[in-house]
Amino acid sequence: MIRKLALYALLLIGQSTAEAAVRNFTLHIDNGTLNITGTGGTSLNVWGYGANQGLPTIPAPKLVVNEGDTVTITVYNHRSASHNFVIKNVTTDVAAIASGGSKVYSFTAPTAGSYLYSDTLNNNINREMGLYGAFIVRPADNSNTAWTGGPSYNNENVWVVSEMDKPRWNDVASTGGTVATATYKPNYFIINGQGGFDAMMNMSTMVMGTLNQKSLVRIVNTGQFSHSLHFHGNHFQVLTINGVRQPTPFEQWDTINVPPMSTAEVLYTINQYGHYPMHVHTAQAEGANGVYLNGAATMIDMQ
Ligand SMILES: [Cu+2]
Repeated sequence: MIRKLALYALLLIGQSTAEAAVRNFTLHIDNGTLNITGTGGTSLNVWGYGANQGLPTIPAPKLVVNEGDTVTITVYNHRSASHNFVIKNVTTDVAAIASGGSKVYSFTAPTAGSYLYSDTLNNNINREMGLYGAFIVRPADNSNTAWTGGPSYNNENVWVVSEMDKPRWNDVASTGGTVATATYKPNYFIINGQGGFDAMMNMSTMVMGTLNQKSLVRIVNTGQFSHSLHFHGNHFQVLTINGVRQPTPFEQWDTINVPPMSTAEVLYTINQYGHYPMHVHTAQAEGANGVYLNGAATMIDMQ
């Protein structure tokens, strides 16, 4: 028993002084489909990164590491065109991965925060088609704080917000046509790859907690439109915008505008019982092909 306790104590010490870990990820670029269910929904032809060959996901897998980790990401391109893989403000290699080829990206995980990755080639078409995801860096000690010594939280959400123009971009690009990129009129607006009718019931997207619990909401806009996210129920604190920590005392907000290819981290406290929506404030972006609230929307629930 004493030996067991001693071993346990050693394990605890080991955890608190954790050495940086080695994190290996593999991503596969493939053609796929994204189904938006419910009224107004559709099946979209997409291109995405997936954890498994032939199974791209929209958004791409959430990659989570700790600050200081040694990260290696291997990306295989199974599509017939060139693609790349860039973590904004983290990796610098923007060279193409040829069709049938692969590439290895190695780096040390930067300051704790929320980052986004995407394919930056092809005049935004590759990104619009679904090649994007979130890269999350937790503090070195893996604590529930926004950064080392930063604000603490109980629960965490990652929202990858984006949009797709099915008739003018997805239908054209997926059949080998030339997208007229000067015109972008997206008709599907998604949060973590879902329309609101799914996202309002998806417990990994919803902000949930008990009274006075705090949620760190990591917002990543990989679309081409700015998205203004309006939280009902309570105001929130803006912790970071594009990784820049906001001055204290924090201002109180109920809406945050997140421009394309940018990030924001907000801290939301569950302060009352109820079920409250979170939706984007541009009317068009609240729908799936015009059907209200099957766009970028989810729920805030006190449990
Ligand atoms: Cu509102």
